[in-house]
Amino acid sequence: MRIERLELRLLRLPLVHFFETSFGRVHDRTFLLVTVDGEGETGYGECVAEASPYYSSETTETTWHIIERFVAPRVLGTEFAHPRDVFPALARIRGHQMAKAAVEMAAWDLYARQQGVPLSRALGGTRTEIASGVSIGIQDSLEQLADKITTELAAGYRRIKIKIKPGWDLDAVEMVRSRFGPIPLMVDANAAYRLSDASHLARLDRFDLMMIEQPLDYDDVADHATLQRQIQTPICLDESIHTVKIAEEAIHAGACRIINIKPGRVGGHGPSVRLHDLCAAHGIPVWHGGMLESGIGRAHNIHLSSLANFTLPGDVAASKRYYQPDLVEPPIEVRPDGTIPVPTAPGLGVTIVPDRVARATERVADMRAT
Ligand code: OSB
Ligand code: MG
Repeated sequence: MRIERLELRLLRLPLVHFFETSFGRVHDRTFLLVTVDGEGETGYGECVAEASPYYSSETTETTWHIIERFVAPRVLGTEFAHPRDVFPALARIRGHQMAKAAVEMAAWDLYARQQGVPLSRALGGTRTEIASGVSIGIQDSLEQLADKITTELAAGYRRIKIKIKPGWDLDAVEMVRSRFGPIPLMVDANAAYRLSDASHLARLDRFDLMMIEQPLDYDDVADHATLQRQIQTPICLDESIHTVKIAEEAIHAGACRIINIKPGRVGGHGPSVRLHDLCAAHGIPVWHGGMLESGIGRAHNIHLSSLANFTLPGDVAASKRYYQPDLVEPPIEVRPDGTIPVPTAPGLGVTIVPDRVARATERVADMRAT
């Protein structure tokens, strides 16, 4: 596989509903779209870095810089036997997993299209459909939260995740349990607590949550291991897992019982498959996280979620919760039983609508192999 051309676009799309986490509220989504061409086919990757460095240290501007100056020159014109070789070829660039992932994932799509197989097959996935859950942000009132949950349960979603932070935690969970009973429920703190909050977090134990996601610092392993010994609710790590090696350390330390896989956070599909396999070998179930992706990144997530150890419903939900219209046709939809079929056409298996991409574009760069 040889990539002849790489195009970078900075896009902005308005969100259907604002999304609020412990680090703030967003009303629209800025992200990069990477297009790679080679041997008559085209592959697409979506960069999940956000406008602000609050979830991770990367931003749309840092990813643009790193891809343009460092990733593209190492990928353009290079002969790769397989897309799993792309991430190792970028090892000299420290970190910047989201920048690397956007290009690496576009290379996987390109490869799958060249082979004429769905991306899920190229990745080693076996499921024909994935179980879908939703992530519900912090709302203005508990009433508004209850309304959202009612809507999502009616749509068929297989589990509800609510965002929590100090001041929006025990009361919110208490309300959900008393109004909705024993639904599959979890919480995501996005690093909003300290180890000194352990006794407060232990008060969540009586609500029988599936897990608490990333309660402590974005780069912490050791305190999570201490916290896990003090609470019964299983800890799931998101932000802390930047590499397969850190995941190994976290598993050995007992810092988590579940891992959320986001390919953007670990450098792409290749590292995600390795992380998935590591977790499977240690009996750690995984699920696929979400980063408010357009239909392009969402399709990548669906294909990756078809691997066997994605046994828990992920945050990969229907397009219409985020963007109307989405950048792809048909939009990604969830069936009444809460599943999403894995596309079967070659590569991502979704059709990108060029004039919707053009309308959302704020900047373009075009790079070619020399
Ligand atoms: O922590 O999983 C997270 C969105 C942006 C940044 C971080 C996270 C999220 C979500 C949204 O929870 C998941 C989604 O619906 O795409
Ligand atoms: Mg999270």
